[in-house]
Amino acid sequence: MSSPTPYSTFIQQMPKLNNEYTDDVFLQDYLRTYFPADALKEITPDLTQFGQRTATVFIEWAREAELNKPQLIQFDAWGKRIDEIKVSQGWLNLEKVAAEDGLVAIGYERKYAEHSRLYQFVKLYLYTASSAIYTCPLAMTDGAARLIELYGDGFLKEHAYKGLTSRNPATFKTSGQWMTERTGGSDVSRSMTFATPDGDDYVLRGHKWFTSAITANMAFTLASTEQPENGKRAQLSLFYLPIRHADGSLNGIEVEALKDKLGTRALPTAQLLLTGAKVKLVGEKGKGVKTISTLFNITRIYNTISAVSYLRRAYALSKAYSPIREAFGQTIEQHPLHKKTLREMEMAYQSNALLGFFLSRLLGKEECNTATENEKSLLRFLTPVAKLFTAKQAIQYASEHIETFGGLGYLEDSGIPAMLRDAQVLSIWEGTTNVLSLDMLRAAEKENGLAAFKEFAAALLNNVSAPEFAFQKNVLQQKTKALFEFVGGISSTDALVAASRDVAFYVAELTIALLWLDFLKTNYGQSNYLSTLNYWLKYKMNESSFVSTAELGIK
Ligand code: MFK
Repeated sequence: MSSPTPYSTFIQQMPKLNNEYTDDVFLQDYLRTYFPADALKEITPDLTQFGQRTATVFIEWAREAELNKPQLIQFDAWGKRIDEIKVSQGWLNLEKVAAEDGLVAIGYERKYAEHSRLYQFVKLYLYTASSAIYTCPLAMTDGAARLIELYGDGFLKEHAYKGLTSRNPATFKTSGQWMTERTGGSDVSRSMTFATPDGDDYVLRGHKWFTSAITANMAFTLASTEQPENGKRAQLSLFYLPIRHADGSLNGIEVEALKDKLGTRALPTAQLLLTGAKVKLVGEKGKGVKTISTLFNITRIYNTISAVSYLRRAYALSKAYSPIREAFGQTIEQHPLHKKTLREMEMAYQSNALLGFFLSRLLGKEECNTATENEKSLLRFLTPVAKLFTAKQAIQYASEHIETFGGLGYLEDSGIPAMLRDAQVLSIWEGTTNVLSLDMLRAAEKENGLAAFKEFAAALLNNVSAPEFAFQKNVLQQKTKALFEFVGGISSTDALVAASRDVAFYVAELTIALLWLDFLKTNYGQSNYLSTLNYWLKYKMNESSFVSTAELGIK
């Protein structure tokens, strides 16, 4: 007779992801609804192979990159200043596939005309949660390519654009976007970097406080050409800055330090001294902020898609774990309360995906000149709204996802906490929630954004005539009316500013509900989608969320 084991030998199995494309039925339904059928047939093998790799080998590379943080080597053994950045092999692999799989190129090849952006962003949605946020350099690279399309001269088109949009890892180039200085992150007009003429070009001297990713080939950066008059805001201009000379040495740059961040640990973010970098002016002098907005409006859409990628991954991993983990005599997937948690995570990823993919479609239309004036204003208005809303949702559900794993999710070596640390940056970089709420106001006031939104809502609702949607249509008409009545009733600029964040969240939720209704016209048979819309109508877009400052005791 064998003696009883004196201690438990139980080992918890690790959950495995399935192919992240074929497993995502919602994504496939979405593409069937909004992507041309012939083209979808053509791209399906690519999405299928990519979905398989994002669920397997990319995750291993991302983990390796996360564990082997970039290192700055400032001097060689002989005392020469070199400022080399060493990155992990995983990071390099993720860069290589980004080029080969056309993660930026697809948007510029435009093989599927205006639909190319949706195809590209679907790949980025699959990629980001497995990329150790290599998506960050891709976002800036993409924004830089668009900037050059709109403002670049022959030199930039030849020497920068081709590399940024290449599929060949040997010729692929990435770009940074350097705006943040010690004096200002949100308020870039406090810049202390100065540009002095040097022949046809300029030389930059100053300091950049946060610059991702310093391993890029080039950057677009802001500087003043004149000292601002006392008390006046600097008139910034935009410059193209090649980071290294042909011999590999830095172009008038010293890397002072790599930042020690809460998350995005594989991403080399540097603090830089500009000691005389040779640069070229891009766009009109003194119009730098307006010109670089082309770039950051694209990175804000990347931010949105990245948030949605995390939301999907949080759900997929939590779901994969639920038939494995047992508690109280059954697997946790059988517990009603856990089922409800998973369902909430599912609704969150799908609802946010509707918003993110809608922006991708509008962007594709704008770039292929098929967007109406109204659609252009709508894109401008919804970009900050989507960015701020999805970022907060990603943080919330990255946290929920840790909880679905219990104590295991809190262990660093499980790899699970990384998502929460990474997601936290989504509501900070590319504009904080408050700065983006103000940007929504800017778009509403200067670029017809609110009127465009009103027209979009009205047109979408007018296009819904089926009696089975009469209830949903009616609620949405009321919710839209409530928004415009609230905004119309605000009488002072201060009150409008104070209300802007609540309004932005309401607009995001309302847009999502409208998009669900549009999606349901083709997907009515799927009862889960309808219950998501009904849930959204009942529990979101709450007018009582418009909280005044007086109610909070703020004078
Ligand atoms: C995973 C995905 C990844 C993401 C990549 C991460 C990379 C991280 C590296 C970074 O770069 S992080 C730094 C990000 N920093 C920001 O996003 C800055 C946030 N602050 C703002 O967005 C402020 O609103 C802003 C700096 C734009 C305020 O600047 P100003 O100069 O005080 O703005 P002003 O005077 O209102 O606007 C100047 C012009 O720009 C105006 O046009 P006009 O000259 O024609 O009048 C504005 O209408 C225009 N403008 C401002 N924002 C715009 C815009 N135009 C279009 N779109 C916008 N969003």
